[in-house]
Amino acid sequence: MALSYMDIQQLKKIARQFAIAEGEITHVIPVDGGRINTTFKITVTQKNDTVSYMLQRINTKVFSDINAVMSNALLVTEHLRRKDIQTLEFVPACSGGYVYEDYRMTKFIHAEIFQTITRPRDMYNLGYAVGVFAKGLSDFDVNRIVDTIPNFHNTKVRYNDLLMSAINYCYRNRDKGTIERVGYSYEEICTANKYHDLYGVIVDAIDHGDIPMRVTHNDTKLNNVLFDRKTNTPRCLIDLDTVMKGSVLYDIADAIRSGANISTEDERNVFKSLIDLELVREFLKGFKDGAPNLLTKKEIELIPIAIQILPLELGIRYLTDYLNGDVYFHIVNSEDNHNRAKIQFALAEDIKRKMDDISRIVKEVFD
Ligand code: GN1
Ligand code: MG
Repeated sequence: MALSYMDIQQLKKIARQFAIAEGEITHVIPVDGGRINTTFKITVTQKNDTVSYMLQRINTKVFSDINAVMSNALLVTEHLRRKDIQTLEFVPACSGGYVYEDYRMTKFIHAEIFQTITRPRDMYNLGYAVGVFAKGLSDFDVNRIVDTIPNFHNTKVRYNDLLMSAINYCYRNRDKGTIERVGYSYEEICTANKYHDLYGVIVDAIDHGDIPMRVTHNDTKLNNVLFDRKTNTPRCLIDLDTVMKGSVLYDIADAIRSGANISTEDERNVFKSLIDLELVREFLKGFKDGAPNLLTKKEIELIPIAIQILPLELGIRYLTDYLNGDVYFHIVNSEDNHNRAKIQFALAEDIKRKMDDISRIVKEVFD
């Protein structure tokens, strides 16, 4: 995204609404990465030093209650900091609170973000970071957390949303004599349907009290973790907007979905969307070391199914957005969400083929 002179002046003005260091704002740089919010790196230059911040515009179509989002994030970061677990530090707004219009700011952390994993050790480290986060919050009262996006990981609801979107798409286009996007998505809708028996497994286990409700991150994809530039060890989980009550299985499986896929979410070739079993093992070993004795027997038992569900769920969400006219995820090209759905479904199919191996790995790691 290129910024115009006017954009930069406007963003400098907004940055000044936060308690930033004294000095001149010398750099305003758009930061790529998220599919929902828009992020800028702001640098203040002082006499002999520079101080940087991340200024983020929260997507209010997705997060309608910014104050609830910030309340969750502040509670969780305070709790983690008390335990010396590195986490985001929010910068107060000059007018009080931590939000100005729909912007908020954090201190910049010098770190690396990976888009793909090339060394098994990095996957171990990712698992370790997700584990530390889960363990660090295991004594936090879940009732203090607000549900900012209800049913976020409710795969049953996500699947119903997809069907409704397909029906609505046909209805909206009834006079055109063509149902283009539904037609193009025929194969993917069939794949989503093929697995519909899986979608209730985790949701029902929570509802029946078979697995605990915990405070979870809910968006543990690889590029939401900062790694130390020198040591490549994880420094902290970022993107805390979806911190809510839920199952830790989502955090485990979402990280595996993104980190153990040998390619990326934006890959176009479905044959390259494959799960690397060695990376699955490394992640689980790291998680176990980061969160010793955290998981219950039932949670461990459900890990393989969760690993299968998460790419299906995200594929369903991308396809739903494609049928809704790309109103949720940022896109560049009109087929982006459709392609992303295909990639997630291809990953789910590969996971299905490797389910026996995945179950064996889970047993070996947790026994
Ligand atoms: C979104 O914001 P970002 O890019 O970290 C999405 C996740 C998806 C992810 C897929 C609030 O995460 O649920 O898994 O894209 N976040 C929200 O890349 O919907
Ligand atoms: Mg992100």
